[in-house]
Amino acid sequence: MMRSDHQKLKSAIDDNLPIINLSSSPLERSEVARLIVKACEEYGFFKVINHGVPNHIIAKMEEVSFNFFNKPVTEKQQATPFGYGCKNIGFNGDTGEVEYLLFPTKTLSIAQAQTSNPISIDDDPTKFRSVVSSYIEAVRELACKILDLMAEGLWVHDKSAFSKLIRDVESDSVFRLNHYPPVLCSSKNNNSIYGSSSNSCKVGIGVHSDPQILTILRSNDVGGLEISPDHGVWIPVSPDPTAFFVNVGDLLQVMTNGKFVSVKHRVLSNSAKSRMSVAYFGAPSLNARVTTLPELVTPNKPCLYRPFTWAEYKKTAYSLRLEDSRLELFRK
Ligand code: GA4
Repeated sequence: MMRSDHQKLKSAIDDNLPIINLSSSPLERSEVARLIVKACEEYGFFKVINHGVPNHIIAKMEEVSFNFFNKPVTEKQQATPFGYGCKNIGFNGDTGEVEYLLFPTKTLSIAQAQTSNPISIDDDPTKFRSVVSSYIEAVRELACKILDLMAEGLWVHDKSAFSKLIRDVESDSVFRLNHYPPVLCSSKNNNSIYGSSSNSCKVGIGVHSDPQILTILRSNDVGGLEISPDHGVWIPVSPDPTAFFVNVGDLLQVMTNGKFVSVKHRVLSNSAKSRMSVAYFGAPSLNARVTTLPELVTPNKPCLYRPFTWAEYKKTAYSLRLEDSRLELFRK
């Protein structure tokens, strides 16, 4: 990263993060594509406004998410075929002040087909399924729109090189609802990262990058997300329920030969308010072969990563801890 220390400090204070306005006219399309590429190179992260996802879809999603987390724990644990988790993240001992519902986006169509399968997710399970399906469809479209603009901005020959991977019917994309309950900070807390005077001090989800291609995140008006585009620099992201936040995942870093950065991020819980967020993680099919795009390889910039399948990469991610740097294992 070429930014000076002074600039880094300024960003950390101002929350001076890139904002992409998707309502721009077709004439401005190439300029939007250029700004997206710049944001992905410098931060691996940007905020999207005028995103086109209808408000009623967002409002309903927020409502079903709120209703779900308000249920008694025993009921939440029975949320089949979805995966409810509380405090435990992954399978290797990571923990955080978070409860969540995590499921592959394909689960919804499977659940819809198998009507005999009991889904105890909402008093009206059909409502939950249809609200989540509409939301996923809308954010997938948003993700594809952004991925196509990225390809254009990178002058990649196949404009759907990225988006076709998550449009695949076999796409292994996942969907996650998060609830970070308010946690009072005490100096005895072992995962407290600040002193007890701060109003956000406990780790909701620890430092990690997302393994997939692209993440589309939305939260209520409670902050906590922080990004680290550069080692040792943490930028708190101001919450904005009217916007979506987009971050580059590991696979996009590989496909762009390291031009785009898979940004490290974390979420800190708030001592007074509940943070709720919803994330769509766009991924290819398990058997998709992930390779660096030829346009991003030059004699001066030889290919950094060896080809692999998403199944191989996902398995590696789940065999490691949240913070571990899995991309390094796939370097040539
Ligand atoms: C981070 C992004 C997504 O939330 C997630 C996470 C997954 C999990 O919580 O089960 C992982 C984490 C995430 C990265 C490394 C592995 C897998 C926990 C973990 C230790 C659903 C994903 O795909 O990867």
